Amino acid sequence: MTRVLVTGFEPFMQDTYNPSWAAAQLLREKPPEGLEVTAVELPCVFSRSLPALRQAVLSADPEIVLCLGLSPRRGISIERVAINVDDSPGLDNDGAQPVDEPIVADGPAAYFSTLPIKRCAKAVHDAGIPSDVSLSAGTFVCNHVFYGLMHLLATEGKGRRGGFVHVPHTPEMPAVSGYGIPSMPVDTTAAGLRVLLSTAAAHHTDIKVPWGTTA
Ligand code: PCA
Repeated sequence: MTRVLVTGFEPFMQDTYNPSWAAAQLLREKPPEGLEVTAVELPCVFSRSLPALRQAVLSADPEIVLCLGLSPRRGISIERVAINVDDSPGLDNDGAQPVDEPIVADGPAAYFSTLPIKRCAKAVHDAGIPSDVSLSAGTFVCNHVFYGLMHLLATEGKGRRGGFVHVPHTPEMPAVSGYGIPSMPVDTTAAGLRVLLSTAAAHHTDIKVPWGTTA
C-alpha cells in the first residue's frame, strides 16, 4: 500500500463550496487500487495553512502528498512550479492580504513539483478527462501551500514526493453561469485524480514530451 495525503481547501472569497475538498473526500472514500488515502481540509489562510499541512504530514506519514485547490481551469491542472512570493489578490479567510512577501525568507526562488507531471497529465488525458500542465499556481494561498509543501519535503529529507493540482469549478457554482468559466462535475474531477495518483505512485520518473509554451 502506498500512503497518500490529499489536501483540499475550505471555501474562500465569494464561494460557499470548494470542489478541491469535495474531491479529496471522494478520493478518501474510494481510493485508487493499492493506495491508502488520508484527506485533510486546509484553511484558506496564509498564516494557518502551512502549520495545518505540516501537522497532517506528520500524522499521516505519507509517501506522496497531493495538495488540491480551486481555480477556473478547464480540467485537471497539474502545477509545475511553486514560487517564493505571496501577492494576494484579495483577503484570505482571516482578512489578511500579504503583498510581495517571501513565503520562506531565505528559501529558494522556486521549487518544482516532484511528481511526474507530464506522465500524469497524459494519463489523465488518455483516460478521457481534460488535463494540462500549468506554469503558475498564482500567488494566493494555493501557491503558498505548494511552496510550503515543497520546502518541507525538500528540507525534512524523508524522500516524500509531492505536488499541487488545481481543479475546476463544478457546474452548479454561481461563478460558472455568472462568468461563463469552465466547469467539471466533481465525480469526474475525482476520477481524473485517481488516474493521476495511480500514475504518480507507479512512476518516479517523468516522460520527456513537449508541453511547453511561448506565452
Ligand atoms: N484556491 C485558491 C486558494 C484556495 C483554493 O481552493 C488559490 O488558487 O490560491
